[in-house]
Amino acid sequence: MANANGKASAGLPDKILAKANPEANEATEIAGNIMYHSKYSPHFSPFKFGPEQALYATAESLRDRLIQLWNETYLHFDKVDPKQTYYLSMEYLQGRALTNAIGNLDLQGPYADALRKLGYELEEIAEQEKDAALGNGGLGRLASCFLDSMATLNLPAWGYGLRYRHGLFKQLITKKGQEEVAEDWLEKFSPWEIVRHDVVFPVRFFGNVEINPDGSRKWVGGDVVQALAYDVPIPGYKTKNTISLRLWEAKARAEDLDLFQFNEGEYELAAQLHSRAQQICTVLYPGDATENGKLLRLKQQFFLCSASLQDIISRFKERSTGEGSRKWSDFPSKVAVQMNDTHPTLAIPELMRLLMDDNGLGWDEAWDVTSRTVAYTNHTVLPEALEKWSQSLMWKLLPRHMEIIEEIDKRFVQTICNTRVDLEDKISSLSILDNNPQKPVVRMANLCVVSSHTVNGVAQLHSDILKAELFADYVSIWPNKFQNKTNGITPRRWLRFCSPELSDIITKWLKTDKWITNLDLLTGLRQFADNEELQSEWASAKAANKQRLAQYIERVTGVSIDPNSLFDIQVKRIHEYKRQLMNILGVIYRFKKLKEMKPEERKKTVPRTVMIGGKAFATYTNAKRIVKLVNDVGDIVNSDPEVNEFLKVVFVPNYNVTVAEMLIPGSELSQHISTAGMEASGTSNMKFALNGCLMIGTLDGANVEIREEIGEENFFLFGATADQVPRLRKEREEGLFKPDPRFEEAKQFIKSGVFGSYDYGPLLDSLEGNTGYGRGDYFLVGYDFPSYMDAQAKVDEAYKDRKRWLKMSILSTAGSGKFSSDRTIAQYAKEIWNIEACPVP
Ligand code: NBG
Repeated sequence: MANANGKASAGLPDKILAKANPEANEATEIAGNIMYHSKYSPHFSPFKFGPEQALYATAESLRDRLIQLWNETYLHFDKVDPKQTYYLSMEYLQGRALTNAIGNLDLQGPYADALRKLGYELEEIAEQEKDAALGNGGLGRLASCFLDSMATLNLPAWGYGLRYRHGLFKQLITKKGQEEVAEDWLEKFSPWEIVRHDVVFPVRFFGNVEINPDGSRKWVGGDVVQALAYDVPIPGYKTKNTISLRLWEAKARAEDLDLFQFNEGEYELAAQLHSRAQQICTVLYPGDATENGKLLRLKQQFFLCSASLQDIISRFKERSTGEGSRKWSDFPSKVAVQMNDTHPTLAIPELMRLLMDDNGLGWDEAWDVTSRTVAYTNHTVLPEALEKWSQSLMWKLLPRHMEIIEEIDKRFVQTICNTRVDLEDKISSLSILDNNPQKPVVRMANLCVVSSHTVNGVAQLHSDILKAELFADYVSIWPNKFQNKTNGITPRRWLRFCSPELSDIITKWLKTDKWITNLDLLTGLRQFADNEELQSEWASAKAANKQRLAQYIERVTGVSIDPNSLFDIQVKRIHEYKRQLMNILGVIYRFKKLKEMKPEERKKTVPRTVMIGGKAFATYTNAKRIVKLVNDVGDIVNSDPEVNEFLKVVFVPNYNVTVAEMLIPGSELSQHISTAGMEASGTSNMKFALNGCLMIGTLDGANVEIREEIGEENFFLFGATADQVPRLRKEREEGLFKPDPRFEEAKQFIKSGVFGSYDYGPLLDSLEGNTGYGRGDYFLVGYDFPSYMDAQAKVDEAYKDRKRWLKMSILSTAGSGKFSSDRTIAQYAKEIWNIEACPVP
């Protein structure tokens, strides 16, 4: 067997002595420690040291380090006993961990040398790692960026989530379009997680409520499964602090196996609870079109909330003060719980239940503690994403929690009636329970707003919309409850580690690498934006990243792209509001025009490579049709000998964190073109801007703030604004919309069958008519198309002027300081959580 370097890889390199050395700092010691793990913590047959074996052994050698720092961090937190934040999220998109851990521990050089001694390049080994993809998109990646910043800022904080055995599906692109297969990050175990056999909590489902003689209530019966903790270390950047992402796994106990039934041959019946427990953490987001799917999703949410809160409470109770056990009224000064969207809303009634039923607090006291502890982040205004759970399902699965929710609602409505007569006619929309007899539901967002001390949106525009529309009446009740926390991204993963070339240039010109933890320092690049030397270095870093990206594209799609063409990228979940359809319609129009041109005219155009990537939710048919269309257009355009020198269209398969780390550094133009008012923030926009990529976009989400920071002359703006959207929809309904001829031409071109025989009828129908479900162009593609095309023409013009483009690129990076997740997290810490840094000495 030979590794990629062509060296023999069978057998352990014998000149390196296997020697345990958890504190190794220097290459030879590290190599010895890697060898030690490959020999004495084996996961494979002995004497094999291929790239995969090397990855596991390398990860384990790093883990030694992390465990040590972790223990020091825990010990220190325990000693200081600061207030701590618990971030509850159903999603984390961690991606790979190796490069990040080595970089944060500042061991890049020694690890690269150590591996070279063992016959490998560090990059090659890093490539072996699978992404931990326990999330869907921006919301999950945000949670992961937040963990990196919490650790880096030395904040006492924890992430809590679920240990899905199969995270987000793998996307295959076939003749049929997108197909999904189960993802396999745990197939061969993850070297980063550590199971804590002493951290186990029972979690109940179903059952009923018993009333004790003293009037107190107790939830009994039903199924009880066990939540077992798996901890993933989160190292901060160049600090000792290493915090935990605690992921819960569901299990049944040995004694839950009915041996009697088993011996009777009733195997499935005998292991019922085991199999029900297993289902909980099988996949990230079970399809919830069926009643069973909904039940499983709700179980997942409760499982996360219950296990996490039991853990938090037991940590609180473990410590007693000088005067004996702690006072419950102090709980909120020790614990902050942040709910990442409404998915962990059940934390509210669960905390109430644990306080009242298990710890004997009265309602008022429990409510005071709960509402001073929990805070809620809203991540969307899309009605279909605002969770509403059927009351009957909730009564069945969580009877005690429904009692508590009813009581919270009753008391809230009572207060409104007593204090705000002006709001009486709004009660039906403000209340938590929607008792519409057709379909009684619990409105999770309302429960969050009523119970939380703070509610925040994720970009200024989004927070303003929340206050002016979705939550307007609540604002009149609690004007101080609502805040904005504009999202951010970690500059470590999204610049320092994914583009070392550009990072080195920045460090050189700023004469410091402090920007990595103080991103505002990037403004120091502004003064050099016109400097020819910087521009030429900048251009060569971009060129190298484009080259690397081109090789990747060829490897995964077989399409060869020209590194000298303009690299234009749109990557994000496929959704009609994100308008990948507008992008591809623009490409189709461009293709048609190129076909119509004479060869010498074509030569005057700016060659472009348009890359689109993203996953469509498995049951979202229109999104899947968009994926199919992009692929079909690519097939035709890329094989057209007249045009393919000037235009290429690539669908990048299986977009995930690792693919993003390849695409973003190599991008020159990125598209953030959602219908104004619909993208809460966006975070890839920040990653692209940070990497010196120019943006074409609408005034939506964080685009607004990015444009402010980098300067409007460096942003290709188009489209309706959020406040115009309702009027435009209305005008369309009234039949007043007149489409641009270019838009009609592009649609007509698809209908003519140029891109194959697939039935695009239903997709194109969504753009036609004036009203109706799935019709009437709800997302205003037609309205915005002409200004989009005009902005694209400006992009081409700007690209022709190389100096101007490079200057704009440098200014994009220079203006991205605000979008560090360090800034976001510092604001949460100060303005919502009230926690302080607790650095390990
Ligand atoms: C998403 C928004 C994005 C935003 C991320 C992170 C959900 C429910 N919301 O615009 O669509 O950037 O959250 O805040 O996934």
